[in-house]
Amino acid sequence: MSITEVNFFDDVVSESSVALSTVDDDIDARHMEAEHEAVPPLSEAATFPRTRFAALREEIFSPRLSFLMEAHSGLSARIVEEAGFRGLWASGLTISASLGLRDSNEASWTQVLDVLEYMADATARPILVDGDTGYGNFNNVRRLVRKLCDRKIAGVCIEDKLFPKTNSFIGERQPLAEIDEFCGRIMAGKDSQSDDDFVLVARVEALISGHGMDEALRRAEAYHAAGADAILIHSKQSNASEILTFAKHWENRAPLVIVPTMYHATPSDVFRQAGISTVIWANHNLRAAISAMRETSRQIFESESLGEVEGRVSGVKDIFHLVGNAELESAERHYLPGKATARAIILAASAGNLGELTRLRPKCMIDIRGQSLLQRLVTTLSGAGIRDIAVVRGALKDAVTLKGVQTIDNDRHAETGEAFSLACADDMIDGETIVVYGDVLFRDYILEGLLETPGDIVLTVDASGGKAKPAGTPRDLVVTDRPFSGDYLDDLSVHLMSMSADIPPEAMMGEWIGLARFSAQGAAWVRDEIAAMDSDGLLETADLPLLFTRLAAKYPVMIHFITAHWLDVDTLTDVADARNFA
Ligand code: SPV
Ligand code: MG
Repeated sequence: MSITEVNFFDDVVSESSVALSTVDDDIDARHMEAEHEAVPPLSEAATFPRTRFAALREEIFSPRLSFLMEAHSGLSARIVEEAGFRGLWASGLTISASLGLRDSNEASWTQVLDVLEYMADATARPILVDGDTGYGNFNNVRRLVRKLCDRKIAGVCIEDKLFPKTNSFIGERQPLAEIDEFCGRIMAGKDSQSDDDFVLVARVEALISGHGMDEALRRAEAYHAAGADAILIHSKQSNASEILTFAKHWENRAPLVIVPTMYHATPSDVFRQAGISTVIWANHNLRAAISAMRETSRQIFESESLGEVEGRVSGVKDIFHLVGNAELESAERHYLPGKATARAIILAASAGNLGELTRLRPKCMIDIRGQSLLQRLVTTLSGAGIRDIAVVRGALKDAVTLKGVQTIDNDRHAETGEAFSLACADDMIDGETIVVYGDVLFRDYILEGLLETPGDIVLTVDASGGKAKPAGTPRDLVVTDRPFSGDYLDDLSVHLMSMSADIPPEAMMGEWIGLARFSAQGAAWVRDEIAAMDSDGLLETADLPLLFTRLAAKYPVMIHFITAHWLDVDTLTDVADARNFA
């Protein structure tokens, strides 16, 4: 089959994240994995579940130039995916070096397999593994390929040398395998794959070991005939001339893979024009890590302090992010007794004043790209494991319905305020509780952050003061005991002093975004305060800023600061923004 006959998919990079997915995503992924190990589709048109095997096959056979980026661990695999690469190269050199070993088969093949398992767990992207020589003869290749398929490693590259191998950039004229014997390894590998899409790349070392172009072409031809899916033509010249000559003579008989470590100055367009299928950036993550680690160790050693390096190294939170701590938090809320009891009350009693848009439905039901605001809010809440959700409705209440969400009516919405609406849901303010306005949108991480912020009453406040609104738009402005500090090391808690629409700009420390969390203790305080406001005759007209200001006078009301990624819908401009935001 010539590569020009193959019709593959659009060049659309999909978003994916194994480590950062939500519980639901994980459950879905597990379902799909059970039937057909799933990878997010490359394009929306490709709706069937694609396996990693199929994904690598597409990269190799697609007419566009593909790139595989080196990784040598679970963490580096995650970083490669995060950067946007559609496939990974599990390098023999860097996996062994990261274990402190030489690229001479000092790590056993099962030790390499263990590393691959971590990598495959950390990324949904397909991995092409450097299988060296196949770790022995045809029989070793058979077992290797079976085990790779078991672990969802999408392809292997084997090179026509002898076990134990030596890195191609060491020495001259390394001995090559006999062609027939190496073809036996290829056939054995292909006969052992348990997934039809598994890719076997045969690596030709003839140019590296000084056997010339004819020998390289002869070998490539033989390997292709033996069943190799693609040919890796390797070169250690400092320019691309010999691989370009090879490509010209090869005439696309099978996809060509290259490793331009030595001819690094060649622009990728040259490879593109030569019809190369795939470029492997073979070792640059490990090399980058070595430089960074060496410099960091040196500085800390010399200065006997962290002062110089802090700020230049990744934050600890970055580590948490990369390994998916947010998913664990969410899973804990889902699975751990006591953590799963958070409930949410959505306050959506007012109609809003958005002309035609709010004539028949209140603003929480406005369509934002195919879903109502309320639906989007509920999706965010359930993504964080919050399933017990009630919406307090009032104006145009019959339009406010959503499957799985209970409704509580404030039939006196016309003459009462937010605190009264909250009081209508008094029974729900019990145990860990989220209270949120029905007209806000915020990114998932904001809710995660709120749930993680310690405190019995915690309010999410935009320290930037929120976006500009037309004069007269009510804002929940706050005064806190300390201003927001963007300093990563600043972990001191911040408390609410007061909240109101009338705070002068010089005193204002931020805007409450309409999202709050109460612990069981906090919920009890809120219920008590609602009762106190009722006996003071204030409950009917009070807004939530008054409730929180009163609470802050008695108890610690903590602030969870954010600086962006939310909006509330008060105006038609906000609706347009929400449609872009969602
Ligand atoms: C590897 O990354 O281990 C390779 C590529 O085999 S190279 O080091 O260029 O031989
Ligand atoms: Mg190697």
